Amino acid sequence: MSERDPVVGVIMGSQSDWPVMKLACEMLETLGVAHEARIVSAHRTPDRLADYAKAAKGRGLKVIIAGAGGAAHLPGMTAAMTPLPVLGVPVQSRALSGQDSLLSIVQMPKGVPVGTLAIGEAGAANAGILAASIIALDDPAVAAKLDAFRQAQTESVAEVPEG
Ligand code: RP5
Repeated sequence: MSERDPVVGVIMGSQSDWPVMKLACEMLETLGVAHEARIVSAHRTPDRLADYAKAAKGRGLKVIIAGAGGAAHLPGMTAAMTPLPVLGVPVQSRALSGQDSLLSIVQMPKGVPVGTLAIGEAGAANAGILAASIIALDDPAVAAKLDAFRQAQTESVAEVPEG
């Protein structure tokens, strides 16, 4: 599922982002969305970033999820170089707990949007769900899995608290 004809690209600035960003991949797997995961650093591998972003649409990708921490320029620079929707995940940083990541990603200039999610694991998982909901617009199989996921989630919530 994950690497065959991917329609969602999950990119991250560092190997150290993977424990968080793998939650996006796990959600895409659950929802039946073909995806790929790559380390692409805006600062350490700028040419890799340019190559990836410029080729993404032509390779068949439909959505990019980009996660980064600290001076988190990866989502914004990706959005600058592709017309595809880019979902940004602020990874929790050691120094500033991800506040720096969030502000770096969310404060894009008018005209170059990045759909910014919450800091950390919730943001990564929600980016996977949001990407799947975009893919589901044209993919009935993904739409059915998304409906089932939402229904199961709703049914899992008890009405009366225990303990
Ligand atoms: C960012 O710097 C990465 O996205 C990561 O969140 C952060 C720290 O990277 P490492 O120093 O752990 O490689 O570019």
